[in-house]
Amino acid sequence: MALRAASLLPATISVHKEPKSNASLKDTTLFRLPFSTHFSFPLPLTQELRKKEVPARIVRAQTAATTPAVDQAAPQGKKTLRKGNVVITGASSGLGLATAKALAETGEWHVIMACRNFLKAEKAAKSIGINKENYSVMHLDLASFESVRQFADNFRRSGRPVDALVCNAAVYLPTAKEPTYTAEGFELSVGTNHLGHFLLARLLLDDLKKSDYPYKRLIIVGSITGNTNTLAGNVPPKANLGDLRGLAGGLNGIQSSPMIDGGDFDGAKAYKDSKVCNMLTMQEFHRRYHEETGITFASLYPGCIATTGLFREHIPLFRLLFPPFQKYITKGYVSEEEAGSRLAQVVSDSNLTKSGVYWSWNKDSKSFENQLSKEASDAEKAKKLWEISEKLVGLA
Ligand code: NDP
Ligand code: PMR
Repeated sequence: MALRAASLLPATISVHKEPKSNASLKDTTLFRLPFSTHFSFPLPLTQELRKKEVPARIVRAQTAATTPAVDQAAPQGKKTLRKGNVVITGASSGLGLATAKALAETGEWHVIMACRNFLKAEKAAKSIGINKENYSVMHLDLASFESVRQFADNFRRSGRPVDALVCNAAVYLPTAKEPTYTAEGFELSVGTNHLGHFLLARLLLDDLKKSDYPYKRLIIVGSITGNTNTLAGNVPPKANLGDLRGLAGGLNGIQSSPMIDGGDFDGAKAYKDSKVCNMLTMQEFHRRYHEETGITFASLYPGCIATTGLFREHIPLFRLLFPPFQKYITKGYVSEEEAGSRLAQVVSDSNLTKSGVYWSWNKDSKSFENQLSKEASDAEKAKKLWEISEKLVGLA
C-alpha cells in the first residue's frame, strides 16, 4: 500500500492552495518529534475532595452500574469542586489509552474507558499504570446500536455525571477486498467510526447538558487524511462523500453501495470518509447546540501516531516502513504519549474552550486552530449528513 501510494504520488497528487494566514503551521509541516507538553489542567482539587470520589468500578453492558458517584445537584453557574468525568471510546489502546493515562494522572479526572474488549481494556489500564481510583471500564461496541444504547443506559444508571465525551475509537481496513458490516448492516468503518459515535453523542448530549462542571466538552477525533487541503489528504484514495447517495441508501451493499458516495468498496477510502463525517458532525453539533448548551464541540488531528493498532490490518511491509517514513521523511510522527497529551489538552485545557474548532499542533507542539478542507467544512453537507445519520441510527 505504501509502495503503491508512493508510486502514484507524483502523477496523482495535486495539493490545494493553503491559506496564507497560517501556511507555516499547516498539518503537513507540523512536527519535529516534539516530546514536551505545554498544558495546564484547570480545577485543582484538594486531597480531601479526591478522597470523596468513589473507587474505580467495572461495569458491563449487560449489568447495571451500581454506586451513584457524585451529587449532580449543584446549582447552575456554581463552580463544582469535584473530579471531572470523561468518557473515552476505544481507550484500550493507542491514542485513547494514552489520553486516559494523561487525564487520570492529573488526579482531576475519572476516566470511563468505553471499550468493546473489556479484559483488554482492564489489562491495558493496569499495564500502563493508571491508578484504579481514576478509571472504570464499561462495555461499548460501536459496531452495534444496541450496545451503544445499552452503554448510554448503563452509564446513566451509574449515577455518574458526564462532563466530557471523547469519540476516539476507530477501525481502518485498508486491505479488505470486500466490505464487512456492523450488527445493523452498515459498512463497518463508517458504521463504527461515524454512525456508532453519532448515536452515542446524541444519546449522551442531554447528560452532558446537565453537567455542572465548569467546562463541558464533546470531542470527536478527526484526521489530516480526511482533509484534501493537505498533502496527506491527497494520497489516493482521497476522501469524498459525493452527494451521500450510498449513505442515504443504507450503506448495506445490497440495495445500495457500501460507500458513502455510492462508489465501489475501498476500505482506505471508507476510513477517510468516516473521518470527514467525524469533522462535519462536530461542526453541526456546534451549530445546533453550542449557544444553547455552552458545550464546547471540537475535533483535532493529534499527529501521525504511526505505531498504534490502527494499522493492524495493513500489510507487514507497511507496518515496518510507516513509522520511519513518518519520523524521518514527513516529520509528521508523534509518540502515543505526545498524542495523548494533545487530546487531553483538548479535553481539559482552560485555553481551549473555543467551540467548532479543529485543533492541530505546530512543530513546537503548540496548539492552533487549523483549517478544514472544503468538503470537511461544507455546512450544507454537514446538515445533510446529520439528517441522514439520525434516520439510520433510529433517532428520526
Ligand atoms: P488504535 O487501533 O490503537 O485504537 C482504536 C481503538 O478503537 C481501540 O481501542 C479499539 O478497540 C477501538 N475500537 C475499534 N472498534 C471498536 C468498536 N466497534 N467499539 C468500540 N471500540 C472500538 O488506533 P489509534 O489510537 O491510532 O486511533 C484512535 C483515533 O485516532 C481514531 O479515531 C483514529 O482515526 C485517530 N487518528 C489516528 C492517527 C494515527 O496516526 N494513528 C492519526 C489521526 C487520527 P480494540 O482495542 O478492542 O481493538
Ligand atoms: Mg501519509 C506530511 C505528509 C504526511 C503526513 C502528515 C501523513 C500522515 N502522511 C503524509 C504523507 C504521505 N503519506 C505521503 C507523501 C505518502 C505517499 C508515500 C503517504 C502514504 C500513506 C499511506 C499509504 N500515508 C498513510 C497511508 C496509510 O495507510 C495511512 C492512512 O491513510 O490511514 C488512513 C496514512 C497516514 N498518513 C498520515 C497519517 C496520520 C496517516 C494515518 C492515520 C489517519 O489518518 O488516521
